[in-house]
Amino acid sequence: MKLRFLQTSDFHLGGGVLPSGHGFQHETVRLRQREEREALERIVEIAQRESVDCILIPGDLWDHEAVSFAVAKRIMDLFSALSPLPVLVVPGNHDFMGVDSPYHPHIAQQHGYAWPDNVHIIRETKWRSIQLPELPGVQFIGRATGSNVKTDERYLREPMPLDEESLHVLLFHGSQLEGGGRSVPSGQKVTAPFDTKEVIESGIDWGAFGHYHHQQVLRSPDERLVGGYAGVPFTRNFRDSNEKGVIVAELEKGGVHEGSYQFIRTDFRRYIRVEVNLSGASDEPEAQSRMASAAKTTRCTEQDLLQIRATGRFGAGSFWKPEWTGDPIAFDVAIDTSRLQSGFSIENALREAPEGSALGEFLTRMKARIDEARQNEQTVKAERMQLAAQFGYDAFMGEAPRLKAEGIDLVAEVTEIHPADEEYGD
Ligand SMILES: [Mn+2]
Repeated sequence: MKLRFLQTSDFHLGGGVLPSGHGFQHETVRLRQREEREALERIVEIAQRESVDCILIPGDLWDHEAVSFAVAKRIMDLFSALSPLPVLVVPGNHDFMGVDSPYHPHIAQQHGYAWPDNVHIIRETKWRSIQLPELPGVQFIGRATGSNVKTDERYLREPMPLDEESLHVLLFHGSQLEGGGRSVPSGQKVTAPFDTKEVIESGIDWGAFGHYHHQQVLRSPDERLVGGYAGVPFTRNFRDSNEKGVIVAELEKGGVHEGSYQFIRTDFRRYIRVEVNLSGASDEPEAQSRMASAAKTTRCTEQDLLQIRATGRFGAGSFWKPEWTGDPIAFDVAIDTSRLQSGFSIENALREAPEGSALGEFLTRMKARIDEARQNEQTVKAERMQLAAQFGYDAFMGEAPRLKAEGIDLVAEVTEIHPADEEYGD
């Protein structure tokens, strides 16, 4: 018995094609909307071309609970185009089985639609097994993510209803936590954790996992592939910068052989973000040139979307709206200045410092040293003292800059952590 399958998940449809407010051109946003449709069409083409027996979808088809029904309808249409191929779906933490979920047949019906006959959704929040007449000898096992689930439960340790003979295919939405969780991509939410050992001990032959946005495979000690994440088939966020596609593989008892595993790309644009610190840049050409060299380090191509995030303090002020003036190195470049602080003036800072405060004392002494250096025409020293005053001021204000000294020039690298920005759920 062999099973040839296509695996995809985490469409996050309805979640936009680019983060809003990043300043990409309207034409680019429209192009990405078209490319989102094309990526979904490509999945149908791949399934037909590769003659797969079924489609495995472990969750997060839409992005949030309040998604419009039109989005669910797009998914129904996609699955209908795959008919008569069986499509197996297990809801994840974004498209979870709440009372109003479009996965409920009666909710779909209220909107005048029905899930196509070839779609098999596991709606129960405990292990359930499905066997299909068209795929004898295969047992699909899964459990849906519910609305108020504990996110740290080790579900894979609970016994599954597996028979002796069949090929066992698990569909599951959760976080693989090898090595104490070091493999969790930064900023991603841990939900329903498990590790490869639990996958092997559960007795399944392949685990189709959803939640992570990148491709990742799970290997048994004898080098067979026992599960994997296909990741998102379409990039919509700057945290998802690697290749996007679907898994096509042939499953036998005990796992997938490396030779039959393919990852087939469905999106050809990468989203690349680079941060550049403009502290100490004295004019716009210098700021532009710093941005150009930062952009060069990304090795982005004319297919990619590049976001340059300017940080630090820059004299042109917080209302500065720079345009990309460098070579056309990317398909579209957006410059984010929302974190850029206006230029530092020691005089203004002194005026605002509370009387008798440590900050006031620090600024007074620094100003005296800057003035002294200027009088002695020690320009480099004066500039350096000015920067030191600025970083000292930032530290007093709770900015906690991390400084790095390189040779004789003082190069400042301010790493700012804005947790709210990274809360893109998965
Ligand atoms: Mn998820």
